[in-house]
Amino acid sequence: MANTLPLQALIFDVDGTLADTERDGHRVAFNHAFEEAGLAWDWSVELYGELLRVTGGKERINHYLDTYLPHFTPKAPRDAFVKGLHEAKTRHYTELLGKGEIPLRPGVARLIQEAREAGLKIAIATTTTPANVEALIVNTLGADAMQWFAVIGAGDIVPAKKPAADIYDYVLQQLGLDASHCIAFEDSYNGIRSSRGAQLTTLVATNDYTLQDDFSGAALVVNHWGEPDLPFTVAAGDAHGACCVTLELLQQLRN
Ligand code: XBP
Ligand code: MG
Repeated sequence: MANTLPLQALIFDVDGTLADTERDGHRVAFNHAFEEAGLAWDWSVELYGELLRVTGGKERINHYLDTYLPHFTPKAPRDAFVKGLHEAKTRHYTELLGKGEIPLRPGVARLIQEAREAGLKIAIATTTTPANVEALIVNTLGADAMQWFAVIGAGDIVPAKKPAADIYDYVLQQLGLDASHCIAFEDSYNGIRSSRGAQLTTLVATNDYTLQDDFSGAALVVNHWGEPDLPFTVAAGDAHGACCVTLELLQQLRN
């Protein structure tokens, strides 16, 4: 059914959506934290693809222990042990982003700029830690860019992480908007389950880890968000002849 309500906000996932952070960012930071703690754990590129099925870094470490090291006994109580490891991981991850080694995906900066010029709100809905969001935004979009976002919903602010809809519900509530006025941007199965659970029209840009995910319910699935000189490839949906995601295309997808 056509949605004639005005588009008022764009809500972005972070990891995999704004930037390809998982393989060369989060994974590397986890391994640094393990090494620093004297643990001989190595999350390979392949293993990390399996571990990504669980969202949230602390939850991911717990999943790893339960699945791969069921007999491991940490020196501290389990929760404190995982929390400490995860804090170290966050430190390594934000340091890594500070080196400017992880760029935004094609089309992200352009789309955000277009949305701001049109007076749309922009917001974040992610399972990652707030410090990670800030590090990515500041190091890619600039020191002032945090203020561009009307709401940043991140990390443990809701107890149930994606694929639960809670983080999108939280962001919508903070924005004071109904889902029908907004569009979500995601990259993964867990992400789209969450955004669709909150009734949001959702566009997906795949990455190497999510290429085979089930994206049923997506309004459009592309390989990246596209630039005029770097057109996206459409995997599912009707891009109305566009080469990249623009506000005009978003409006066409809502009609
Ligand atoms: C992706 C995630 C996150 C990060 C790790 O989140 O699953 O858990 O991999 O972040 P999204 P933390 O795509 O929703 O941004 O270690 O800070 O939890
Ligand atoms: Mg993601």
